[in-house]
Amino acid sequence: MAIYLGFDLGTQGLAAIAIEVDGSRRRVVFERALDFDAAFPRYGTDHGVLPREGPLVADSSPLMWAEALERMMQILGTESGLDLAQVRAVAGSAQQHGSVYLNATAADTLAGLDPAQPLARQLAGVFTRKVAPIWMDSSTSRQCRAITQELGGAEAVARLTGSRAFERFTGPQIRKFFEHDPASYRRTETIHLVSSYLASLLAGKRAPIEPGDGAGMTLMDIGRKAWSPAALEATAPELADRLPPLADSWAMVGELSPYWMRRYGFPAAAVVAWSGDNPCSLVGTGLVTEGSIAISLGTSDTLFAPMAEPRTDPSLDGSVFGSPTGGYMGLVCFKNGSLARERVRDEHGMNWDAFSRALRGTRPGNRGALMLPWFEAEITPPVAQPGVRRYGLDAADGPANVRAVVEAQMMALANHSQWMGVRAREIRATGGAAANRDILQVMADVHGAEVRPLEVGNSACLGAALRARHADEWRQGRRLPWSEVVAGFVVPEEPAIRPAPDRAALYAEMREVYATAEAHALGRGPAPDDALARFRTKYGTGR
Ligand code: ADP
Ligand code: XUL
Repeated sequence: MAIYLGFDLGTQGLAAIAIEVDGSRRRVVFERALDFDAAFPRYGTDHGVLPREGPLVADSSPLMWAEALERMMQILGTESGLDLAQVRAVAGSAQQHGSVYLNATAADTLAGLDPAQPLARQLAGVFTRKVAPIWMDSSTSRQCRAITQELGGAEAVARLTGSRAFERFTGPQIRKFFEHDPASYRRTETIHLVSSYLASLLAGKRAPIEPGDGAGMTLMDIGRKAWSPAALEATAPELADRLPPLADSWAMVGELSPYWMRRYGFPAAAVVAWSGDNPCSLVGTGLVTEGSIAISLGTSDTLFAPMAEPRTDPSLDGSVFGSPTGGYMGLVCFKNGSLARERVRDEHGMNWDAFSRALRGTRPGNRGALMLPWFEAEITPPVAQPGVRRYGLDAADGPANVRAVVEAQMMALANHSQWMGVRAREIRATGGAAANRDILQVMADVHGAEVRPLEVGNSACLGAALRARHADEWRQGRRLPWSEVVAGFVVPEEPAIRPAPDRAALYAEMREVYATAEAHALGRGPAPDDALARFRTKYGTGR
């Protein structure tokens, strides 16, 4: 019998899952989530984000993340009832792109943690930057332009790294830090991703960066899965010295440090490289062969699909990351995901039940009412200044706004993922909002595909636990096929949510109207009035 642990540090909280493999028997034996705002109020976060310095800035606290990790290790060690002696390996998933800046004392501090003291107290002196910029930050447009210019244009950056330079990506964030606070940059010995930072806390030493997550930095050569000297050069001086090495997704960082063994009774379990939440979710949704897709409705909404070779998005809105299964994955990411749905829900005094009733009580196509749901600056398509736009939509009509936000999100997901060239008949749905079958019905109808939520809803966390198992087998010389790794754990819920056949033509047309409205809002095309009028004539009246 063996137990594997997976962690998932998301935007809003930290989750953990333990899986047990005993011969052919496989089961999830522990699952727990901590919400940052509720569990660690002294940091003053709102949905996991520190008080914002401006609408484009988004930071979180690496110290709070450490405190959350320790709390979860304490729960695992003292309350979970797990037989800790059976824990063989630990891996993790983390929100992507965020960065943590450590000084020269960090290595000794991590190696010599005192088991009599809480972790966060001992880490107080190791940061050269108290905050970590996270993926919601879009304050680095200037740095993106400078890096892009130095690397020969946006297409060249995408060819080299898999994506154009995005504001949230780590390289532009590092450049901004260097420009604003060069002295602190110079004192920085190591710049971690959120993933490699947390792995370092578990192993008590500097952990490598894994190429799935490393691809989200504008620093990695996507074809070679190695740091690109040109990209490093274009970002900040002597950056190569400050980055951990890249290592395979199944690389061992080391063992759980003596701190965790003495303080909470863990064994010397293997610590496997952590990856990003989307790459881990690829494993946790069972997308281990090309031709399948998943949509995650988390804090961000993302759509991702495995790819054998890196093919970049000609429109440069999408990204290619490494996959923890060894190949690649395509991804589109939307900032106006769960928090936009929550905004509409709250503006109309609803709870999720009322939100669902609103979806059930309104007609597909919303009688031709449309929303561009840019409550926050958007990533896909790039929208620098927040601003919601409504077409034929009364801002006071709660149910119509609920349908409008969800239809808009689903149309944007469908339209902006065309470049991946995957016509999947089935979509695996994950993330917090995948618990809502009325939202998933709109997903099925807009995409014209069956939607399957999974029994284990947090696929990033499950994916991390499965990666721990895969890596543990690998180090013992057993190359388990990924289909075997996920079998028995990635189980779609029954019944699937089926698209209503009579909605296919409506949504095909509405998606075009939506694309027209979007292009117009971005200054790239004519006003959508004619397209909307034609759509309303056809679908706007009657039942
Ligand atoms: P993260 O991507 O940060 O890990 P989660 O995947 O945990 O986030 O998703 C959290 C979000 O899930 C919440 O912000 C909330 O809006 C959403 N959510 C939870 N339950 C429901 C529900 N029943 N209907 C719609 N959304 C929900
Ligand atoms: C992906 C992205 C988000 C974060 C937060 O590129 O920015 O999905 O990983 O979950």
